[in-house]
Amino acid sequence: MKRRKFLKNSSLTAAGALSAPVMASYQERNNQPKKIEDSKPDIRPITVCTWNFENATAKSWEVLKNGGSSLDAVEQGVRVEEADVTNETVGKGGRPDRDGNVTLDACIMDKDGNCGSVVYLQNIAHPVSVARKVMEETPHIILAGRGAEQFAYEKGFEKEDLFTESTRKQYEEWKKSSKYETIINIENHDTIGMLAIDKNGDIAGACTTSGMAYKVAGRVGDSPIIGAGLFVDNEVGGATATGVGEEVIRTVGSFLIVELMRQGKSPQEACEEGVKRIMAKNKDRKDFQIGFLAINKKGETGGYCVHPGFTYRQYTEDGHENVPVSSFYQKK
Ligand code: SD4
Repeated sequence: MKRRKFLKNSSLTAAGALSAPVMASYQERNNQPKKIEDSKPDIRPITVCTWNFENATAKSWEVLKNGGSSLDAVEQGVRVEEADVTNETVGKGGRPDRDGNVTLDACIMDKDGNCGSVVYLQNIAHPVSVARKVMEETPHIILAGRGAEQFAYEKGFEKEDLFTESTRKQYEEWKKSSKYETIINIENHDTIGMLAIDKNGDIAGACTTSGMAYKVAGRVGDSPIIGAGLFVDNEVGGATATGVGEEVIRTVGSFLIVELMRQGKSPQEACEEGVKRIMAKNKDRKDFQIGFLAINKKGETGGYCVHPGFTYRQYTEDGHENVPVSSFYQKK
């Protein structure tokens, strides 16, 4: 019999309503003897996302549980964070660039390799849904800046002030020093990258962010770049990234991880190799975080990061949990 624990105390209405049990811990599962790969049934549906976004995975799970597609699940899931003004790295309430512009980046990719992306999008709270429109209703993949914003209005999205009282206050404070620096796990690391497999076994992914706080105006990170912040290949699996995007772009991180899985690595091994490639190019630099998350076609997941602190949230029929991830560097 599978061990099941039930959620005792959830502040979450969405997750609570679904009353999913909490899974056996990461440790417990890892201590179990390994079974022969092919004898294991595929895990589906399943949804995972970077960091501990319980509400976002609960929403995504709700879509999957009701028979929805992985594409709908990831879009609906990450929209939860885009709408959450307390997440100051995504959507409304995201922190601005150094000139005071709140600019959003997002992308989405489906089971057929179709993808859409928006970069440097202003005044629109749900960039992932604009990215989906780019994918489904234009012959293009990336729309940027004013063009992306204009396109969003044409598709019925509303103009919104993305600043909140909190981010405006923080920005005024920041201007006193005007110093751009990365602070591991603190600076901006609440970007959500989400991967899901639906009941048909089809994989989709989405990634959305306001990017690095107080970046140079015009800067775009890895999150909306297909292959860097997100990549999905329905035959193999998917991967997504969070952290200092410049480093992820340099290794085309998510594409690399999917290709490593294609060559036979597990999601865990592939994420570890992805981080090692980045660190091989950064022998003298340690002061940044990257977290990779991957899923393969069987629904197995893995994650790895540069510094301790990155976790990912996973939701399946067996319940949901925040999975701790091992890191390249250990705690001092
Ligand atoms: C970026 N990768 O713009 C994003 C930032 C991030 O959690 O992941 N923050 O570089």
